[in-house]
Amino acid sequence: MASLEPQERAAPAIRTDWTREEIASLFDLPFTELVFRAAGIHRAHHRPDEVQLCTLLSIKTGGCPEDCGYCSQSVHADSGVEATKLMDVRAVLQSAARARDAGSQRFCMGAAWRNPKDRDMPAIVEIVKGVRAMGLETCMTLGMLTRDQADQLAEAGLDYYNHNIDSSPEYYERAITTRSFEDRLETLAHVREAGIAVCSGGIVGMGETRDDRVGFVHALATLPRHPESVPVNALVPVKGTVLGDMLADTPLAQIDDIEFVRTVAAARITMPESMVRLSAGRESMADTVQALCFLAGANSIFTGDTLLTAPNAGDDADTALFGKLGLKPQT
Ligand code: SAM
Ligand code: DTB
Ligand code: SF4
Repeated sequence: MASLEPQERAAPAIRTDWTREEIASLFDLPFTELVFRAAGIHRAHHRPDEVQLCTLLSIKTGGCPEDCGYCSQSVHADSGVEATKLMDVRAVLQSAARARDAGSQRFCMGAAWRNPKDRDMPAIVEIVKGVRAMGLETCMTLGMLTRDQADQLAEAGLDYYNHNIDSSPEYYERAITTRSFEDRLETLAHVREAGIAVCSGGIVGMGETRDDRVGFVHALATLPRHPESVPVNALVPVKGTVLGDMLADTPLAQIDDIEFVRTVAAARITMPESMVRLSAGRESMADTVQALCFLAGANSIFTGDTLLTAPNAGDDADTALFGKLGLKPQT
């Protein structure tokens, strides 16, 4: 059987000087050519038969003061999601143990906060230490961080911090008004300076244009260093959120599957070494579309039945999918 080891061919240089025009030209390629190029870059940097498994847990759900138009957890949404307090450490560790036993490699914990309060930090630090001690990689997404908070998380041993730029700089303020794209970049800089690996991506299918998707990939690919993980979410339309309701009223605004795969491919080509995560939205995605995403360079997924509040594909469906496609969990 042909070897699937990466680095069989010379790996192209890592660039952070992509122009928007170059990325637009990638999106404009014939689909088969775009996917072919992305698959080549994927194989040069990663094992194409391996997919990283990550599990999400919402450690503090709902009641968020931010007005992100896609999110079920915003107080501005009428989604029926109940607000909870921060989970206690023991309950988080029980959930992490289940994820580890189900084969997950990374445990990603999300809190519906604009930013953590300093009084929340001791509990967060305890959670990071506990999950790490179980042999899982740790990731947190808690909203905006000060440099000092990022240092505290680094000190606790946090491996990754997720903070999405979500869309193009231009589209950002149409989806969210309570903070700016610049605020996001500032937290990402704090995370980098603290020495924590960066997970940053966004959402496709919010009613944005092709040019916004180009701008989204461009913003990530021109960061001073590429994020180690790039989650590409397909909007999960939630009733009672601005964007979920908008899509229900205008089904034509829904993202086209091929356009979604093009976005994954553009992320893979421009950020060759990053893990590109096929994130929210897999539950309603056909196996064939997911297969195209893996071919186009996606090499990470969220496992389990639930994302933060929305349903996920689930382990049985994923076992069947991996079986059909001959994929295996990353070792
Ligand atoms: N509050 C923190 C923040 O916004 O940074 C962390 C949690 S927030 C839910 C994490 C990410 O989930 C968002 O940046 C967004 O990309 C994604 N997300 C939220 N709701 C979504 C939805 N309905 N569909 C797809 N992705 C979603
Ligand atoms: C990311 O990019 N996707 C995850 C994680 N980072 C935190 C969250 C997806 C949330 C999907 C909607 C929900 O579960 O409420
Ligand atoms: Fe709050 Fe994050 Fe949801 Fe925005 S995406 S409303 S910041 S939980």
